[in-house]
Amino acid sequence: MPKIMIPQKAGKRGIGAGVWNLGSGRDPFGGPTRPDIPVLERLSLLADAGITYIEAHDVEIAARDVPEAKRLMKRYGLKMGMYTPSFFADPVFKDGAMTSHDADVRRQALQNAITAVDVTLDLGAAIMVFWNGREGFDFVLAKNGRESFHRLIDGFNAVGHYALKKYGKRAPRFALEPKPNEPRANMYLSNIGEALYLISRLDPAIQPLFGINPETAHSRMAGLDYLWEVELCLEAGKLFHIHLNSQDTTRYDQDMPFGYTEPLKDMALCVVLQDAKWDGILAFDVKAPRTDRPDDITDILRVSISNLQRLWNRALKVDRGQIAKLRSQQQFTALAGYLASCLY
Ligand SMILES: [Mn+2]
Repeated sequence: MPKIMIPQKAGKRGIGAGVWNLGSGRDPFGGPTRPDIPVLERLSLLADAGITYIEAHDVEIAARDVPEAKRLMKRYGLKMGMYTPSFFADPVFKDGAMTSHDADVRRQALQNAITAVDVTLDLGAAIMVFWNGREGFDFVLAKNGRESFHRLIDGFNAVGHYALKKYGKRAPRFALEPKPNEPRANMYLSNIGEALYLISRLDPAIQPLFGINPETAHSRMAGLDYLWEVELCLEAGKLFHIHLNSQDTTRYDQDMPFGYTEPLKDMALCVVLQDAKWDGILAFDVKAPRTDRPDDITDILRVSISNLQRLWNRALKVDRGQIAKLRSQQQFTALAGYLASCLY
């Protein structure tokens, strides 16, 4: 299958997806429903679905796997879109990484992050993501919030200075991915505003390296509007990466296909990204549901891609003059109707 290219998009036009999108169907209530596909064998599946940019955690593609991963990426015409250290899978991070009470665990987290910086560049990615994973608390007063915040600042400062000193202008850019809860009852960096505030408290010398990776489902879990969260990132000049999916109301993180639950809002998101001439990678963070058979494991990507293509193309045809006119006349219900007419 040829790579899918998004038409009339600034910058990178290929689509991104994580190797973890094609898992074995395990969830907190039951084991796998499909054989586990070795991570490097998933690359051909991603390529077959039309993906250009792959993403992986350090526990999926480790430093020792880099030569083989590069060989396979070349073979399938794939590029590394993003790399991220897992601060959640290893039991050592059960109570957080940078915010752990244990100084040895914090040192381990920093070492993993530093290794991930090297691997990110070795794999050819320009973006490294930090998801707050287990940085948070289940019980009040289990952590001192102010102390935890300072530990996050210290940790990100250390990573930023390592990258700047070793790589200078070649340093990757770091994108923080907020999430309100799950796996912890309450998580630090729970929303975009909080992450932007943390960035504002980093050492000014490395602040330009840090931005945001907003994810649809993570905003919707908290009942927040994803489009506004993305607009806020754009306003701050911090939309470094994007994780697209959908979410059926709030509840747990569902990682459903992009465009499924809120297509009108997703079309409006495309309008905003088009008008901003955003040049980053449109990437999916979706999860093949455990009910899908092994042969259908990439359906989650194919449906997300088709929905993105349809919504992006409809967004290109949205009359910006009509939006401006209805805005100035404060005809907001009519605006909603106009957008619906573009979609349906
Ligand atoms: Mn994500």
